[in-house]
Amino acid sequence: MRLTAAQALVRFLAAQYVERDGVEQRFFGGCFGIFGHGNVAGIGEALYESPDLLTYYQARSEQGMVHAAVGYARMKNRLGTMACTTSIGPGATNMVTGAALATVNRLPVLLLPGDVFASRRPDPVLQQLEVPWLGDASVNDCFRPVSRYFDRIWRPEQVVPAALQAMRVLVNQAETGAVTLAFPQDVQAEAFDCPEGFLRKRVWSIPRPLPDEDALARAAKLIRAAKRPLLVAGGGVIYSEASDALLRLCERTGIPVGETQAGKGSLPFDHPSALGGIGVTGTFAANRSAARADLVIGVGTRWSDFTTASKTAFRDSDVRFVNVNVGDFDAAKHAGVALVGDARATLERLAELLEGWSVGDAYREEAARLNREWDAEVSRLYAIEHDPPAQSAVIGAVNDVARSQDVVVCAAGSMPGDLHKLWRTRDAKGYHVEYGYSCMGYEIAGALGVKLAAPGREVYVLVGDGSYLMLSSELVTAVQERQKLTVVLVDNRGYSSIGSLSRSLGTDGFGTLYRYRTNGSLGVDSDGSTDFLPVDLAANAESLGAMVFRAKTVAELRERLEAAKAETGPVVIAVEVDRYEGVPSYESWWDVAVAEVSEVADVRAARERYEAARVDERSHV
Ligand SMILES: Cc1ncc(C[n+]2csc(CCOP(=O)(O)OP(=O)(O)O)c2C)c(N)n1
Ligand SMILES: [Mg+2]
Repeated sequence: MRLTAAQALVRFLAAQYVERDGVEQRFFGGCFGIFGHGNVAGIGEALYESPDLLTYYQARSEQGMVHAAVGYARMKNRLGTMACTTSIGPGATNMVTGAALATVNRLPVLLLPGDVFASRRPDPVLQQLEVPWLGDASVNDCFRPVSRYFDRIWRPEQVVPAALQAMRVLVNQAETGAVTLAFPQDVQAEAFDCPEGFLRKRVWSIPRPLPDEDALARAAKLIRAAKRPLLVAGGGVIYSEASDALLRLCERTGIPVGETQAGKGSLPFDHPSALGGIGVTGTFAANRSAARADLVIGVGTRWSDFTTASKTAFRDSDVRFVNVNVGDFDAAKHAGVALVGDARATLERLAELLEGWSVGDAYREEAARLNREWDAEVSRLYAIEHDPPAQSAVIGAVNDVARSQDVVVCAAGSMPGDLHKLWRTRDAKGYHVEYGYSCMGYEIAGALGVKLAAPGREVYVLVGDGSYLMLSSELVTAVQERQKLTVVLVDNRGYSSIGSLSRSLGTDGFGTLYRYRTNGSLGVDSDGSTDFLPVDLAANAESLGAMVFRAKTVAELRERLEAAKAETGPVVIAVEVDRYEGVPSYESWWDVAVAEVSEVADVRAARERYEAARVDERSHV
């Protein structure tokens, strides 16, 4: 069949399905795009010619559309995603940040940046990077280190092997991430004889591999010998739909559970084995248990510094690790017993191997008591009365209004840490904080993808003023697509998270406020100036077509959240919060390197504290 390379690719993508546990679904929910000369006549033509193949979504920022595809993929537990098509040059490189985010979070997205003419006839085409000593380079080479698979389609028939390799990686639970097929604009439009078989419906089975039996036996032996085992649930628990298996294992064995950002929601917040978030942004319940654990079972976690409190969380001198992970790279970390396998299948097998064994009653009761004590702390922070409101009270108001199946979305600033501590999760898909890349600007765009993947759930976006300013343009896409998002715009006039980090490290919030420059300086926190910039983000949101409410108090916020329920398009509720009324950190530490020499006394003092704290960093080798 005579097709252009772009037409063949679009038909192929529309015919891809995945199946897990006997449930089959389409892999591509559609295609986001922004057209330019690099894709309008190739992929653009293919989408236009056959609009029923892939729903086309017109995005506003290429970075934003990759975030939306990531939000979709995460909500689908990696069993679906979107394709993203761009022009060449800036349109293409605008996706690099999104690609890195997808790869860091191990979430599948298919990126189709346009590329310069393969024929080189018009060289240099508009936006072409010319590298005098490297004839085959283009800006798209930036995608190589941030992609799990990269290819450039130099000839139309090459679309066949490239697309098959792309799918192999996208559906591979251990390897998945951004897949980039750079597509020269002339090749997109060139015709070739496409084999029929390439276009036929193809179902990719997603297996649930089990680890090696010897490794399982070693792990079971370690667990049976442990007095204070702790399980750390990461994103892999959620993606593998293992929360029921986890619950059964915990109830039988009494092993308590701390959750990473991606793993939060693995257990309902009020389960007696649930210790909540662990690590830098963790609860005292999880961090106290971590400090004394003699065996740590990581499930589907990549052990980021936030989870390990920069390797200070696990303080028992003989602590050992067991790592359940579908990828051997993560399973091998911390010199752990590597259980390379699917989280659900492995937890079920471990439960069999641990038949008849359980932790001691006192240890089980300790976890239940910590769970209750922590929840009392959450209630205290939700109830803080303050003018302007405290961020914790804003979280409490949103949590109260949200139903158990609704989703909270966030990514950067002070909010993700506060949510990790305070959000009461009741559903495994109810908590969606992107903290692998913690990318400002993910929030609204990512939430659009979440909503497209789960239309029956209300999606609450908690976004800081800084993140909003960086990337809010997909609000327009949400308006266009009539997608309901409830965006709570939490305004503290600057970068409060980095401001407090800066103050703790001796640099007084320098460069983190929205202030006029006065006397050549941007000001610091302690100068007390209230000379803020006249930025009105609510008015901005209104101008983009969103329904906008303003709330001055927590009571008003609750009213607006209720009112927002009746809306059908995106709603933005702007609320000003106190920049300094933060949620404390609970028995944890984060390694941020402080200047070794400085003219500033506060920095020298911070360096001393830093050196003292660093002594506790372990290597776990
Ligand atoms: C794209 C990007 N740039 C920079 C950072 C570093 N950073 C982390 S939080 C933050 C400030 C966020 O400000 P805002 O959204 O207002 O949240 P707040 O800290 O005030 O809660 C910055 C600059 C980042 N995470 N992402
Ligand atoms: Mg802010």
